[in-house]
Amino acid sequence: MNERRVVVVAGAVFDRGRLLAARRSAPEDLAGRWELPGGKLEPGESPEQALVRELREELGVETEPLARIPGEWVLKPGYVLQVWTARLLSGEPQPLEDHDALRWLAPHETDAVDWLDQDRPAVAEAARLLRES
Ligand code: DCM
Repeated sequence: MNERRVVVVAGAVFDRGRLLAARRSAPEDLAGRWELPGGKLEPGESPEQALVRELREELGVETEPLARIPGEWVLKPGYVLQVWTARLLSGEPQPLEDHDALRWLAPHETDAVDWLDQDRPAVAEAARLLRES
């Protein structure tokens, strides 16, 4: 068992039938690509707590995690990405940290941005959920 891996949690944030996409401003190799916003779990946090904290810090919004999107994606050795759907409770997302643009994507627009490769499977599932809702 290797428990030293780092878990990164990201949110497929839904509001009014749209999915939130965030454009990274750093690091250089990821800048300009779009992601589901989130970040690393801190010691003692549940994934859901980490997600709520990261979305508050990065976007200035309050969210409620809904369900895990099945699967886990390797970001780099020792780092895995887990994704939850979440709904916006309050606030209008702002690119406060790590991002320089945000977009709310309608179901027919979910392929319109250049997603990070590692986010694509979760985005595809989030888009499917969005179209069904
Ligand atoms: N990351 C990713 N996809 C996401 C969120 C984060 O690939 N939806 C990656 C980018 C970084 C690492 O996870 O390598 C940590 O993210 P951050 O820098 O936002 O804490």
